[in-house]
Amino acid sequence: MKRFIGLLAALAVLGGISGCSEQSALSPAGEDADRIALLSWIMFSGATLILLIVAGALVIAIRGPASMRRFLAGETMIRLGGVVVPVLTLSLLLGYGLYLMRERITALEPAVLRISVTGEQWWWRVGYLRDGAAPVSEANEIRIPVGREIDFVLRASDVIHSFWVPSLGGKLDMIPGRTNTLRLKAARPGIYRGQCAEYCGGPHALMALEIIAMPQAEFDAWLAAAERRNDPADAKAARGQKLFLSTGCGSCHAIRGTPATGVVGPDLSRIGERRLLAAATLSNTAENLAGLIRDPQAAKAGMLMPPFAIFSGEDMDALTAYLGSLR
Ligand code: HEC
Ligand SMILES: [Cu+2]
Repeated sequence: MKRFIGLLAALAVLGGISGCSEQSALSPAGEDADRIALLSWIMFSGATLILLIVAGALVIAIRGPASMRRFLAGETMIRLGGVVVPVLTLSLLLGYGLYLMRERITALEPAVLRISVTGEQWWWRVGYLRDGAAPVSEANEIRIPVGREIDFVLRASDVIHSFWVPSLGGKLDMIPGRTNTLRLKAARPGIYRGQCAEYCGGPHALMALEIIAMPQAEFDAWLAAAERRNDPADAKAARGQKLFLSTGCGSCHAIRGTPATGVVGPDLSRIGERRLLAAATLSNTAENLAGLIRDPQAAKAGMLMPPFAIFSGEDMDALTAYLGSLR
């Protein structure tokens, strides 16, 4: 009994956690997620009803009067409960599931925006695709206009990953050599957390992302600002930039408008405005930034960045001031 109560308490705590966070299929904020949540609740209620009926039948079979027990053990009951009811229930559920997904099956009109997302061990490469211009590179944090159809063009560069933002819709695998497209729409402005949903090696659990849904005008202004030159504003930031460019960061990271054009790691052109670091696992503070650069393994065990213990305190200050200023 004690164990049972312990289990119930653990489930209640888990339920509480998943219900409150912004990463939950039970707090939908998009049409796809609405449908998934509805189907989940229908299946949950149906399964609960069936469980209660079966448990009731079990009690009667053990304790009930002889006539009822005979009826339960009869062939009619077995045909009905063992064949007819399951076939009916599952057929209805399948039909309803296909009906719910009907818009997914028929072709949709072109999306207003296409964003490529590539799964990397263990972060997300992001590109805002534009007609007749190179994509705008980003990483780990995706901004979208609220209420618009957006196609996420999903790829993987190393192993299989899976793109999943539960509040916006279902998950879709990212498979090396293939391109999968997932259409999502955020119904309300907000920050929706996502998570890689296919085990992809060591820090797989530390491969998260955030989608920030904002009004269209705000989004347009933000995307247009990507073209702006991001020169160091003061002497400290200038020194930080010099350090960034002279210590080899640019062989793996790109910052628009500088000679740093590396593509091995995340694009850092706007790292200063991101809410989180290292694939949404650390809050974006100067302290965390310094820790990540000095000792990446302590910040996120397994991450594919070498340690840089070469900077003095003053140098690190300048470097983090520069990175923090990139917006
Ligand atoms: C050998 C390639 C390589 C070099 C050199 C390198 N990095 Fe990285 N860096 C990475 C990779 C890969 C990641 C992403 C790891 C992850 O999140 O799993 C990363 C992540 C980061 C992040 C977090 C980015 C984000 O989107 O949250 C910052 C900041 C960063 N590096 C700064 C630097 C700085 C500063 C230097 C130079 C002192 C540097 N890196 C040198 C490969 C490199
Ligand atoms: Cu993964």
